[in-house]
Amino acid sequence: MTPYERSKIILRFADLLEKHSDEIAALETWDNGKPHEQAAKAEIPMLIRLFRYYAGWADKIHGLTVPADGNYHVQTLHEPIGVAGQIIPWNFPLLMFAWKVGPALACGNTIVLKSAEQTPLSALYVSKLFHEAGLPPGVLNVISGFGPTAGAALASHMDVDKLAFTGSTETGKIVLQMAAKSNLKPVTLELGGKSPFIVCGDADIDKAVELAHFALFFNQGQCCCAGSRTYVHESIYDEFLEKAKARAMRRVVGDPFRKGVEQGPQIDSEQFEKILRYIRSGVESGATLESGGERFGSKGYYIQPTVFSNVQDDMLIAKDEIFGPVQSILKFKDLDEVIRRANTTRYGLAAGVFTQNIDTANTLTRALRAGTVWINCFDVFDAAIPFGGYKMSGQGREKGIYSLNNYLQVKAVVTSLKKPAW
Ligand code: TXE
Repeated sequence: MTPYERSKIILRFADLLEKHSDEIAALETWDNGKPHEQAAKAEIPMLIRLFRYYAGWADKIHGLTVPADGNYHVQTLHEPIGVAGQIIPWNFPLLMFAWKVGPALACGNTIVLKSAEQTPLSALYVSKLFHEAGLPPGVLNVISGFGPTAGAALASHMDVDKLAFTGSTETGKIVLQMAAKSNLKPVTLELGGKSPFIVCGDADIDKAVELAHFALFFNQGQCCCAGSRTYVHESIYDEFLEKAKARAMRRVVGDPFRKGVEQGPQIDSEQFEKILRYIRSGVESGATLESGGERFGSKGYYIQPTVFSNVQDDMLIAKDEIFGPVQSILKFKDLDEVIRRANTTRYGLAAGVFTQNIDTANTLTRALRAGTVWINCFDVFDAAIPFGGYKMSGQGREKGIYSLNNYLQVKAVVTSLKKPAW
């Protein structure tokens, strides 16, 4: 198929997503428990935007003419890598689908994608729309299944040419090993995080409180880049804490289909129990429980928005990815100290910086070991902005121009010339 044909199919698919956006948003909430307003107003528009973005790339993938020494004409061909295996998680089922499928199709690959066992519905529904848009049978294959069986089969398959994985760091290590032990397929990994959110003494406090709240509690706290270590300068710590606590107590928890609800249930009993265990560990290790701390209501996997103060770096709640609505607020004195503490983690996915001082912002931007630094904002996810992790948060980048390299082979073609080239 020509690149232009690919582009047209992806654009038609985006139009179909738009046409069916009500059903798709409802499916996403049904499957995942996320607030319907969030799915309908933020995630589905972003899903459509991502596919239009990648449709635009399909016919703009160029090789190079290479100025090599000697009597040769040298060029590079950028070819599809082949069959892409893709394993996605449950926290943003369709956005993760788009991050994986968009670049793979734009570059001309075929795909076998495994959705997460908790959220199989929306990927199946939209792949039907892809075929309606004209995608030939066999190009996009969506399978529902469990990790150690269906996921492992993909990671270790000899005919899968590339693997893209989003999930926990532990499982990321397993799939990387399986890829190495089978056919050495290249692997991109987008894994866990423990992102610092740094509020300097000169920050606009009210804005910082609201964004720190959003950075952590968005999507029930189930975000790989959640700002889960809120570092606040000692000069504004008390005021920030009071406001952060009040904001958490105002958070509206309940039926995700109800208008105005900000927080639905956690994805499943396993995550629910894990989060409650971390809350208990926070209390036992001496952090101060400012609000929440228990299940919300008596039915469903709802958890009260929880805020801890007096959190120390060596507590488990400050080190591990909780993946739930639990905010840890830590105090710092100076910039060098907060840089050192923010970087003392095995993760490096994202960071937030709140300051009005450009020198402070620049210093922190360069010093923080993270794949994204948001300054006076958080969770800005435009299709063109690359996303990925340093350290144990992953390998490679998704979205933006960088994501195309994951799905291309580069072939050097060297042709001997009869007459000198230069
Ligand atoms: O993740 P898994 P889980 C983190 C978060 C969460 C923890 C556990 O901290 O609490 O991971 O969640 C597939 N071979 N994140 O257990 O196991 C699985 O079927 C091949 C962060 O849900 O990593 C699913 O499709 N595949 C994260 C996907 O991997 C396997 C998002 C993710 O599941 C497999 C989700 C195997 N052996 C959880 N085992 C993020 N980075 O956003 C599982 N899978």
